[in-house]
Formats: sequence, structure tokens, C-alpha cells
Amino acid sequence: MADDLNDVTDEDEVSESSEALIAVHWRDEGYYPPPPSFVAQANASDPAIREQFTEDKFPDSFTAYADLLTWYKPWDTVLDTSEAPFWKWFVGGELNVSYNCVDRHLADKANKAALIWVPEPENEAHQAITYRELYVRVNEFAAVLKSLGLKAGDRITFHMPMVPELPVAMLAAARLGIVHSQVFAGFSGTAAGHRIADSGSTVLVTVDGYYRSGELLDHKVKADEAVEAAAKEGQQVDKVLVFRRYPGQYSAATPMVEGRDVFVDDLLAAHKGEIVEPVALKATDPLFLMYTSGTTGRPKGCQHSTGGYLSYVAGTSKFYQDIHPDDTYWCMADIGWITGHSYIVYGPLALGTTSVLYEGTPNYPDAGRPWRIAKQLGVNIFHTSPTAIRMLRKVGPDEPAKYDYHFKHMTTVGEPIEPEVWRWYYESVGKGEAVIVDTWWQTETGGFLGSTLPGIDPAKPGSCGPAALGILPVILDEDANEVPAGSGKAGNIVIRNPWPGVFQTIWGQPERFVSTYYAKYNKDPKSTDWHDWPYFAGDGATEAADGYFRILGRVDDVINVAGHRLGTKELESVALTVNEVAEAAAVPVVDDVRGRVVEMYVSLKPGFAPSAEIEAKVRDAIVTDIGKIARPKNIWIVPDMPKTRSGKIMRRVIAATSNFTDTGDITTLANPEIVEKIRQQVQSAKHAKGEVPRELSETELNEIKSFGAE
Ligand code: 6R9
Repeated sequence: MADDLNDVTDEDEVSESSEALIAVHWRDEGYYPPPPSFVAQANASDPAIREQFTEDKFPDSFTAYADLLTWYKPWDTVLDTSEAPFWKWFVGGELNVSYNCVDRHLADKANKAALIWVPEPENEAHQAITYRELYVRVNEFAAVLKSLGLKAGDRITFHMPMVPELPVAMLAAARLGIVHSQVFAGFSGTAAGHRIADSGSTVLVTVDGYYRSGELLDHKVKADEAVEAAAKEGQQVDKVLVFRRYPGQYSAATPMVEGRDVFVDDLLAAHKGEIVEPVALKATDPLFLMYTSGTTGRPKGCQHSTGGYLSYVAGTSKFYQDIHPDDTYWCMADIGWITGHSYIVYGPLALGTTSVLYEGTPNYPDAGRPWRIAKQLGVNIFHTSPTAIRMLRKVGPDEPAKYDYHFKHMTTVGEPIEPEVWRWYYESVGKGEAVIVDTWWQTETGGFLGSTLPGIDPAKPGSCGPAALGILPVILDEDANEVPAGSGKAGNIVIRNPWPGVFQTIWGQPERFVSTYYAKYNKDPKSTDWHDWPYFAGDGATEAADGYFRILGRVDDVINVAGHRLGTKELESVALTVNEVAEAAAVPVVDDVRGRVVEMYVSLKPGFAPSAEIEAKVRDAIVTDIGKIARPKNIWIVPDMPKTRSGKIMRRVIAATSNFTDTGDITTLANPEIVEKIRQQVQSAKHAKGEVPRELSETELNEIKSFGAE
């Protein structure tokens, strides 16, 4: 397979692509089967499990997931499609999420750690919170929420970092049926304010401060901004509940607002030992909102359900994360992201395992930190994103070998992973002993849609693998023609059927829910037959002959050079084959002849200095692997990429730099300071070369502005 790398050179291949298809030039990769020791202990090791989830058994097949939970009342109907595409799962059933994640484990796991919290400062001790202790804390905080008059169906916003009070608050809200909306702590106060207003929350829960890269940040200041921003949109916040990073001691500089702001540790004192009965909720009642930004306008509050969602994350945690109660599981994502909701809090705790929470940045104080944590806590399941993997590879490629830890299982999630990076993860982080699952899914989907079953399927670097159990994907072109497996062509990946984890609607915007995700391939808006409502994921993908899917990135991320649609991920993967390159991002530049041309941004591994040779290597690799059509106009070797706090490269920011347009809002970046550095570097070089483009049209401006937008 590797041998035909150099054969894929030129225009012949490229000319097979069209406006309706995305070109695919990627070579296929070899298989990595699971080690026998993993298979022997895996929750799913018999391929016959797939037969329980075939199309003819849908939707009843998913009761296997619902059966992992404890129900107050069983459901009457597995799937109600009467208001398609607003699917209702397990109708008639009643349960409580907090009960399922906490109370029911008291019988046999009361003194087992539910959460282990690792503060960022290395001189602060870990905090192990047993299921018993979690039960006490959740009940006390639920008592606080109840005392404020909050009840089932009300919304509450959390703007919380990675501290144990966040899962406690989520489970307390869930206990009462209060719909929580956790806003990523790295987001600005204003961003939190918009989400407060959109959800109609009257209570905001926050902390005074938390550690990030060695600094105790004042987080409370964002609460003041959030309340003000919400008020501008007509939403009044009555109470701001402030947890203290060090109880009894205030770590923020901003004053508390009399009558509005309260310290939670003060409030809790009045509710010591109080028990709040979990409320029996309908399976179809909402559990939480998770905001995700669309390309334009209001953020989308993805509404997730109680019964369907919890069933789906419990089932996928069991079979795909291979979680057993005795495991020590560490997902390094942030709870402010859907991954943290599904696979730090709800899935793992529903299964009664130990879930690790880390407050800080992975490379603080050095690139060995994650591996020290893994060793110290005996972590055996590890879960992170390609960006974190690339970063750790960049700053400490040899660090994992220095620590005696052993993973049985590792996950990559969030974006496509370049095979080069995958192999470092496998060999260096996993020491060649661990299986890897590359899980493809979205905020909207609640849980995994594509992944290998780790005890059954071999992994293939760069591919997420086959469809998850019970998921029926298909790749369609723009005209709804099926793109067959093994054709070497790509299109839009679509899920033909509903599944229990799928979001119920966009909070307050049901029309947008239908138009964004279901209208594209629906032929009859009145139909109540699920077959008529394929879910449009918005990702480009290709299916290999073996049924493995390879995700090429968002379909709005393609760069259309002279009518040829090039996937950004593909260009970036090629750049990553150059040894010196640590990270790469491809963006379009408006070009009067070819419409768009490609520009590449790359950052280098430590120890390498920018040089014309490296630029040439990247350019040659792209021309060789993809074709002349993809030859980058410029290759910019930059010190770092602008990234979101969840680690995704903000392509729209560098696209704006390359096109001399406004970079827009950069307040949600993890490293906003890099933007100006890159701008000066790139734009002064472009001025020198006489490459300043003409004024862009409205359409062009919009494309650049939303390029790669999350
Ligand atoms: C879970 C999460 C969703 C988008 C999704 C896709 C990309 C996620 C991926 C992946 C390739 C994977 N994505 N996982 N692409 N391989 N394993 O990331 O949710 O933040 O909503 O992002 O991320 O483009 O559509 P979210």
C-alpha cells in the first residue's frame, strides 16, 4: 500500500473529482489488530454482536443499551416517529440520570472512587471522591438548587472549569430535572451571556478561579460580563452561585455583587447531609443543552434527552470505551465539550467506573505531565484529541517512554487524525500495547457514530472504522446518489436512521433543526417514516471496500481550486508526512484565475528552524501526493496555530490573514496573541511579493469568514 504513494501524482486522478464530489487521493493504510490480552477481557469480543444490531432489528436493538440503566417505569414504545424528525425514544419510560450515575452504585461501590480530580499545581494532592461522597455532595447541591425554587424543566447555566464541582452540579441538576447548559470555561463572559439569554437561565453557577498553565485565573470576572451580556438580550440573572477554588478563601479580584452573588460553600452549610429524592422523569424530558456555533447567527443549543441519551452513552461507553467498573479511565477532554458530558461524566459514571478529571493544560509544567498522572493513578484507558496528541508529540516526543504506565485502550476524537500522528500515538503513547479507537461523532449526535469495536475490529490509521452498532450510514453526493464503498470517491456522510443519542431539537429553533440536519435529503416533509429522514452530518467522507469510513472534515471546509474540491484534511495529512512538520492547516486564498488556491500554514517540531528546504519539502509532498492542482501558493512556517480551547485549529483566522480580511472574534482562542504575530509575518511577506488581493466580493468575504467555522 505504501508503495503506490508516489504513483498518485497528477491531473488524471484529480480530474475524476467534480463539483458534487470531494477528491480523494489518500492511500489506504494497514491494519492493527487488537492484542489477544485485550480481546480476552473486552466487553465486546464476539463479532456476532453485530447481528443483534442489523437493520431488520431496528429500533428494538437499542433496548440492549436502555437495559444497562435502572428505570422507575419501563417504556411502552421504543421509537415514536409521529413527529418526524423530532424522534422520541423509550416513550412511556421513566428514570433519573443522577440515580443511575450515583445512587444505584451505593449497593456495591460506595467506597470506590467515582471521580479522581487532579489539580494543575503538582504540589496539590489529588482528590478521590467515592460514590458515597459523590452522593452526599450531589444531594447537598440539589438541596441548594431546590431552595432557590428551581424545578424540572427550568434551565440553569454553568460556566465552570475542570473542577469536581462541575459534575456534582450537573448531577444535582439532573436529579431535579433542571436542564443544564455548561459553557466551556475558556469562553468569554459575553459568550456565556449569549447562551444564558438563549436558554432563558435565571441562575449562573461559576467558580472564583482556577489554574491554567500555572496561573490562578480570575474566572468570576466573566460572570459579571455574562450577566451584563444576558441583560442586554433581555434575560435577567437573579443569582450567581460562586464555588470557591479554595473554600473559605476568595481567589478572585472582582467583588461579589450584593444580593446577587453567593458563595456556594456558605449556602451548603445550611443543607448539610440533606437528601433530595431523585425526580422520576420521562425518558423524553430534556437533560441538558450543549451549545455549538453554526457558521452564522445564534449559537445552537443542542437539546439532549434523558432516557435516549443516557442509554446511548452507557452502551457506547461499555462497548467502545470498553469500560469495566475496575478500570481507571481518563478522558483529557473538557466537560465544556460534548465529549466531556458523554465520556467523562454520564457514560463512565452510569457504568460505575472511576473517571479522572484534570484541571489544567496537558503540557504543564512540562510535556511529561499526562504520563506522570497516568502512572500515579494507574490509568488504563486514555482518551484525547488529535490536537493534544500533536502538541504532546511536538513538545515531548520521547516523554511517554520515561514513565511506567500501561494503557489497554486509547481514544482519539474531534477531528481526523493524520496517520503519522496516529502511529506516534500507538507506538509512543500506547507503547504498542493499547488498542486505539478513532471515534467520529458530533455534539448533535450525543455519542459515537463511527468507530471500530476495539476487541473485534483492527484499527486502520486515519479511518474511524465502520459504523457504530445500530447506526446505518451512507455516503451521498449532492444529488442524493449513493457513493459506493470502495469507489475511492467521497461525498456527504449521512445517517439513514435515528438512534437514541441523537439530539432532540435546537433549543428554541425547531425550524433550524429541520433545515440544517434533515431537509437536505428529505423528499416528503410530511412523512412520519424514519426512512425518509436521513441525518445530514455536514462532514465529507469516503468509505473503503472494507466498510471503514474516513472522515475528510466539514463539507464547508473544502477548497475549490478551479472546480476541484480539495479536502483540507487531506492536504494537511500530506504536509504531516514531512518529518520536521508538527502541525499543518490548509486555507483558501481568493485567486482571479483559479477561484481559490491553497495556502499552507505549518508549525515545526522543536529543534527545527524554518527554512526554504522545509517549505520545498512540504510543497513537493503535496504536488506528489495530490497533484499540481493543489500546489500551495505559499507555505508559511509559523510559531504556532491559532486554536480554540478545545484544541481545534481556527482555520477561519488564518484564512482571514491570508486574504487580508478581518479575523473576526478571537476571544474564544486559547492563544489569541499568536494571531497578530502571524498576521505581521504573512502580510508583510505578501506585501513584499506584491500579493495583496483586490477587494473581495460579498460572497468571497462570507466564505473566508466562515471557512472552517465551528
Ligand atoms: C465529538 C466532537 C464535530 C465535528 C464532526 C467532524 C469532527 C469529530 C472526528 C471528527 C474525524 C473523528 N470530528 N470526531 N473528524 N474523525 N474521529 O468532536 O463534537 O465538537 O461537535 O465536532 O468534529 O467534523 O462533524 P463536535
